[in-house]
Amino acid sequence: TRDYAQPIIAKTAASKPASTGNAKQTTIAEMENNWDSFAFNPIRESTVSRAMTRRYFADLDTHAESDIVIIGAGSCGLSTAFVLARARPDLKIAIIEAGVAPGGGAWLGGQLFSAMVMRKPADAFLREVGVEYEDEGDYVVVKHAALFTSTLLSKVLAFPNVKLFNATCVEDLITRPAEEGVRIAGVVTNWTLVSMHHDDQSCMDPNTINAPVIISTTGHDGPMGAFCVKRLVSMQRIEKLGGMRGLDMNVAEDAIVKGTREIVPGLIVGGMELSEVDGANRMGPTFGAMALSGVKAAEEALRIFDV
Ligand code: AHZ
Repeated sequence: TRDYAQPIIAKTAASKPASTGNAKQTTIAEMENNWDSFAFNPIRESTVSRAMTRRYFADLDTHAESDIVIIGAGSCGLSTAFVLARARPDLKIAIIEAGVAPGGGAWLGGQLFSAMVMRKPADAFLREVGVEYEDEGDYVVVKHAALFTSTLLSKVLAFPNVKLFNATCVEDLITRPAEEGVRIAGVVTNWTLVSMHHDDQSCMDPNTINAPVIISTTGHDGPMGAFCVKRLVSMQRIEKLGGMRGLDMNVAEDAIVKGTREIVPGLIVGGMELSEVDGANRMGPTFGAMALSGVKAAEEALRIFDV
């Protein structure tokens, strides 16, 4: 038989569910010391493709109209998502992250060092998320920044009302005329790989998500960061950026938390992206402000929903 005939024959069988909810579940203990007779359940490659694509396109369909879009899955964006998703299971929340790996700059405490420092009272957020820490008086230390980020990420992803679209970049904002001049009404997204081909492919248009509230947490300026606030300048919605200032942990953290707000109607900015608008100091490797800016961004968003 010719090889290409194979999928047609196997399609019917493969489209049947390989296992039912009532199937006996093997335990690890049953596998141990029994490796000679070990075998995975059978699968066809197309089944794997369909299992992924069917869900992804359903997610794209569901979230084309979202309630809230969070741009950037760094420490601030994930903190925002955690608070919002827990407070309002009825809201559809899409997180758009340009990188493959969510977490932004929060996989290490700073430089190559593992521990993550948070100044009090941000320890309250760690207790909410369920991350252990050592209490050092005015500050607490999580033994590895990755423990904070992975725990927070796992909680966020487990909420049924949250969808993370990673490897997806926000490349523009959707706007609507409004009394205040303009309102932000959604985001324009594109696959990172597609956007890399803008120079040699002219016919690829981007995708969109409509949402009444956008929360931008894309970090400080760099190849990627501060995307929305830079776009607000080019859209002439704000005159210019203040530019992130030098490092001052004490001044910076308070300023970022207090300054987290709706910058133009429909667009809330939190985390280090805000330092670029306000000309606020950076704080370097202390993360309390990112968590609490997320709490405040969520509060600002809920205020818009409650109006
Ligand atoms: O990939 C970015 C990162 O994960 C993502 N991002 C940026 N532009 C994007 C776009 N579309 C989608 N156009 C985009 N995603 O946003 C995330 C930002 O995470 P981050 O950790 O850089 O920002 P944060 O504000 O959550 O935390 C900043 C923490 C600090 S403070 C500091 C200093 O003082 O020097 N440095 C860092 C990293």
